[in-house]
Amino acid sequence: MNSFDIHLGAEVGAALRDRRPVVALESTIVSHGLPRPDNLRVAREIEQAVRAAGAVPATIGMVGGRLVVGLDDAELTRLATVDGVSKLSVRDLAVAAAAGADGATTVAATSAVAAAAGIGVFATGGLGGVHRQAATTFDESADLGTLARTPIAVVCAGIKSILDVGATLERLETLGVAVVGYRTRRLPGFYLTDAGFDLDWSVDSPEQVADVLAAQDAHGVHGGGLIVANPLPADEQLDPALHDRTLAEGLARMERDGVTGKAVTPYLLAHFHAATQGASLAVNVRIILRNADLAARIAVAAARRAAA
Ligand code: PSU
Ligand code: MN
Repeated sequence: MNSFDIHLGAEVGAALRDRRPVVALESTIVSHGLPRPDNLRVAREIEQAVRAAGAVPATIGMVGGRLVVGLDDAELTRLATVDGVSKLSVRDLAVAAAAGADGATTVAATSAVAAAAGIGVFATGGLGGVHRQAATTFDESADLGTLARTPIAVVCAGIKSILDVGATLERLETLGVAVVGYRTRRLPGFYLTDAGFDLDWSVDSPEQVADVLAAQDAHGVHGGGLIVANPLPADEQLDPALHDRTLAEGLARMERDGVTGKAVTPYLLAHFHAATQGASLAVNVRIILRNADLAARIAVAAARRAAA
């Protein structure tokens, strides 16, 4: 064992040993996706939602160069409140570990680390993807390429509406990432219930998702991820007119401010939270809590299936 190993929190380590249900959670949402001081409270609520549905939460992040699966409360507090926490994608993990850095893991990095630790289900808010200016910037989230080769179920509210959703769906097809709607054949768009695209497949229960994961395992043909797209009910979404106005304004400001690369997503989410006076924040929190609940129920169903 060396100091660069993945460190399992005590509760998560015990749960994995006993094959009890575990749900991975990301930390970029906490450090870069949600404003302070709400972010720490929400991070704890997400873990609570996982517990309430019968699974053990494993929030993943890097503390002082140590890659932790199942951050304890002091570590979670540090990533939520300290300045200078890096946003870590998969490619950054080893560099940041060697540098002894504090870092928050994205969907890509969280998926890769969770799968390496033996966790099969992960809850987040909205998936990353192809950015709207990608034709000129080539900006496509590493979430996509990572999910092409990482066996994990990602429960999310579809693809973030700040992105080019149609292009992202096409890339997911090219990369061979499976997408199923949860009780819907329409792709959700994060803040919005319906992003305007049809899906080929839907599932109706956590048990059905567990069946898909078991089939993936048994066939051994497809080594990639499964996106479970869980829409907000229409009466809980962000008002679509407010959404469209806020997004147009955010994209214009981003161009004016010259924001590029990994700063784009945090910039646009922060713009939404400020410009909607917290309305988008409330929606974002609802999304994550609902996904945490569904992911936990999937993990419970998968553990039952494996034990049967
Ligand atoms: N979903 C949210 N809030 C977030 C993110 C997702 O509700 O902040 C984060 C995830 O960590 C995702 C990242 O991986 O945004 C995408 O960033 P980029 O576009 O730079 O890959
Ligand atoms: Mn990017």
